[in-house]
Amino acid sequence: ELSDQEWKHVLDIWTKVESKLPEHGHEVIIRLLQEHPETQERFEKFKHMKTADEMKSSEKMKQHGNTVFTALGNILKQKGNHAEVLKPLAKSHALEHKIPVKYLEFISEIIVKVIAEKYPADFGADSQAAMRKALELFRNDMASKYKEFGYQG
Ligand code: BLA
Repeated sequence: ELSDQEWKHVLDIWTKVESKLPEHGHEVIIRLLQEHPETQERFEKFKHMKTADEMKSSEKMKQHGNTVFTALGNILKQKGNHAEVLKPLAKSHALEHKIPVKYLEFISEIIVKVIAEKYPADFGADSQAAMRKALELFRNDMASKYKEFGYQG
């Protein structure tokens, strides 16, 4: 559970992220696929891409980054009361996309790194720790929903 102060850290930095939501989401997806090439295989629409340049110029990948960051923002704004928002996401990720919890860990770490690079003055140690906690809560709740859907994750 996060304290009110921790949620404030999370939502304050998210306000900054929202000023360039598709761009930051796009960068996170590129880094995920570059740093963990096995994740690229999960994307029918991206698995043919060979270079980071190709990914950078892809409008489709930018759209996916926007989708991911919009969904994540909606989850964070629930401040932990996210069961309703998480359910359809956990269902598609368990049964359709088959995304192991390990991949959720990969992207969480990259999200923290990218935000820290973009907003060093506004994302200090306390804010980073709070964001890590919020992402861990998201992953834990995804993992328990996965099990309800019969996916071990
Ligand atoms: C699709 N991922 C989606 C969608 C949303 C998210 C809202 C579209 C709707 C749906 O299919 O349910 C949301 N994706 C997220 C969030 C994160 C994220 C909130 O990455 C991270 C905080 N999904 C993952 C991870 C991978 C992933 C780590 O969480 C990859 C390793 C893959 N998401 C993935 C795939 C699709 C998807 C393959 C379908 C893409 C498509 O073909 O349109």
